[in-house]
Amino acid sequence: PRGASARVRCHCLLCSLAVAAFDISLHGGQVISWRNERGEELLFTSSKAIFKPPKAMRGGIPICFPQFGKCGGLEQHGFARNKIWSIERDPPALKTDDNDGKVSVDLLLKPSDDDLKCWPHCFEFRLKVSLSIDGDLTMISRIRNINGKAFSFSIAYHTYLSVSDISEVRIEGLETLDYLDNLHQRERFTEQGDAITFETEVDRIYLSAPSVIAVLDHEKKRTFIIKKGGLPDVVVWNPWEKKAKSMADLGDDEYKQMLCVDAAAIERSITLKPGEEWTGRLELSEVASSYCSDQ
Ligand code: TA6
Repeated sequence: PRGASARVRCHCLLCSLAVAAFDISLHGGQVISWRNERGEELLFTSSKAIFKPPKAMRGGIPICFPQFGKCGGLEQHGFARNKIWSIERDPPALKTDDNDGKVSVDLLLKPSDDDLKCWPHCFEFRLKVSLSIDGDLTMISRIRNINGKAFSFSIAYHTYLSVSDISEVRIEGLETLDYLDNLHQRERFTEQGDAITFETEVDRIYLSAPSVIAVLDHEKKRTFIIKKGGLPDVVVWNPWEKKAKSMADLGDDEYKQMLCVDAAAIERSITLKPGEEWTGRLELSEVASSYCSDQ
């Protein structure tokens, strides 16, 4: 698009448009910044984030694959967010003038020998990150089984949204759904509220969620619209005060300025037969919400 510019620097790819920008790191294929046309940062990054491979940086949008949570011999949330991804050369990695008016970058992750030791499945994980001229951020994951046998995985876009004050934030679109509560051994409950609000630690996996979720930030009169495809579940997480204090890479009071709302496929893992490919799509947009001012 007009005014688009892109350049590669150190570990990051900086794609910037006249009206918006995102930074993406090859470490973990992680979007580490998404800014609007006013230059405001829309994703949260902890002031104590440790951006030192192989650990994931606390913030942005880490990719949790091939599992969400901790089970079996894999590390918490799988290895994808702790690996160096490569830039796909063909087609050109950085298309500054897609026919759909987006700037995009194409990343690729393949398992290393070490990965295959703990997860013996050959896959190709292609991640396309795009920014539209309106500043909408899109992430499309395509995972192909290039194995000789079927495998299953769970996945999440672990999205740290930046909010002004968590106690002034509400999520709409998850009411009446069942959820698994990570604070109660993933016991199943049904959401009773007419919106999700926050007064304490929340760590839930909402099941079979609609394709559009709204996160309303009252103080900033801003609404995040989260659109998802191929990802039936939504993780909602805020550590609150006590858990935040126990986390070395999160400022004690920073739980007030963050909220994870992750488009995911967790309850029912995804199974790919040899040669099959799965696609999961996330689109984030920011809209001014006069609605909030009436609340
Ligand atoms: O549900 C989200 C969650 O699993 C929480 O339990 C918390 O552990 C969060 O992910 C962050 O995980 P991380 O490994 O990034 O510290």
